[in-house]
Amino acid sequence: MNNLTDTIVARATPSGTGGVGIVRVSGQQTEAIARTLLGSLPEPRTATYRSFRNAAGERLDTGLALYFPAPASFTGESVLELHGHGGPVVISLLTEAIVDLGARHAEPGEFSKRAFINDKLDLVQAEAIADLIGSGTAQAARAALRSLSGAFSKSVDALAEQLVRLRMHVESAIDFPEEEIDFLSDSALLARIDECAAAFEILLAQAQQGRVLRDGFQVVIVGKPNAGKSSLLNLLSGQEAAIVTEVAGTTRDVLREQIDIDGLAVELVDTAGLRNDPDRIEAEGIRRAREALAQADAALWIQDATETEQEAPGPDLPDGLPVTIVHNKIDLSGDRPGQADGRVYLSAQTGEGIDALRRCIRDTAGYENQGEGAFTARRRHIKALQRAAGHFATGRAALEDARAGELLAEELRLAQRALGEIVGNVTADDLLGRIFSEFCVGK
Ligand SMILES: Nc1nc2c(ncn2[C@@H]2O[C@H](COP(=O)(O)OP(=O)(O)OP(=O)(O)O)[C@@H](O)[C@H]2O)c(=O)[nH]1
Ligand SMILES: [Mg+2]
Repeated sequence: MNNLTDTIVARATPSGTGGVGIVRVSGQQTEAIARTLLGSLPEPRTATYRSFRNAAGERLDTGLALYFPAPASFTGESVLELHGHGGPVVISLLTEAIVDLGARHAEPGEFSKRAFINDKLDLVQAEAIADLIGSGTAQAARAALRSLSGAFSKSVDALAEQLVRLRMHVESAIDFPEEEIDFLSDSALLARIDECAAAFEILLAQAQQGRVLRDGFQVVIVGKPNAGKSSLLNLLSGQEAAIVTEVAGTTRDVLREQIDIDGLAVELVDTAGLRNDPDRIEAEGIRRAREALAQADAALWIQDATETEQEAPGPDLPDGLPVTIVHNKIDLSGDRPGQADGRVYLSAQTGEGIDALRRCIRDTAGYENQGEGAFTARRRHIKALQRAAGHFATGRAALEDARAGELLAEELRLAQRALGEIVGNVTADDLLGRIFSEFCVGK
């Protein structure tokens, strides 16, 4: 990323037309730019109606100016916000005028990156901004807001704090070798270790939930031709998204529909029926179905309940992918709707049994609507948490098996470091680059 001493500018509202368009400026030259653009510096944190003029004194627009002197701003630098009219041309004239006055166009996420560098946000909170903007369900948005308010960071910090206290205990034991064994068999120490282990478990479970909330859950519908896959997609999504006919081999493309199950964003993927003697187009469809399966979080294997010979889920399913067998067309077969022996019985035509399938998808995702308690998390966080938990477990074993206090101390140090990566206490530059480049410009 570019130099942090540059003054940056970007539109903060989406491109296209709108009632109001906001342009944001941040950096050392903000005051100077504001003086030229507005004639004088507006009162801090007070909406002031002004004309926006370029260096030549031409009026480009009128609107509200908001000035936040450093460090009391989103980025921690002096920030100017201009609320003008939301037309693409007006806004681009305004940003270009600001570039002429010495700013440069901001890169994606650069405002948030500066907020992070100036300690306005930790890394989890900065990521939560992007998650809030990109959230797919109301629950995901609420959870992202909780991460932004620091709920996740606080849990991580609390766990790190527990590790620090453990380390202090263990390291003081190491400093007094003649009493080391007593120190290390101390029941207070063992109780602390158990507490930490429990805290790791809870946080990991919460973070995994948070990951599903953020990224959603992808479910691929597969089975033999005519089993009713497309009918099921239509039923779950509440619209005639896929073509349904009595002809085997109707679906050839991969179709995707977003649905919301109690706040869990689920992407359903309908695929071509899998069979051995497809025509050429269908064969391509089957290839794509396999591709979709490789990306999936779970699969539904649809069977026609009226068929006497049931084929088991085929070799097309990747190892380790959770698969639910669904018996469809129970209106014809007479089976009872609902879940039994891990299978779901339903009718995509009458809708009987569909709630059992929704519950089943939710359970497979390990999703419970936690309401106010949830926060969003990312794969990156889970990996770091797992690494921390791994070090902790290794250290604990070293203590229990060999009374090896020094090994425990070292593993605790590594665990604490891994936790530090989550909130950004220790982070490699390339990681920062990767995280912030996924943001939208202007954030
Ligand atoms: N009676 C009954 N008919 C169903 C049910 N579900 C699907 N069908 C019928 O079964 C036929 C095939 O349905 P589709 O949804 O197109 O099946 P598909 O698995 O998508 O088939 P392909 O795309 O060809 O692989 C259609 O005639 C549907 O109306 C059901 O629950 N009950
Ligand atoms: Mg189909």
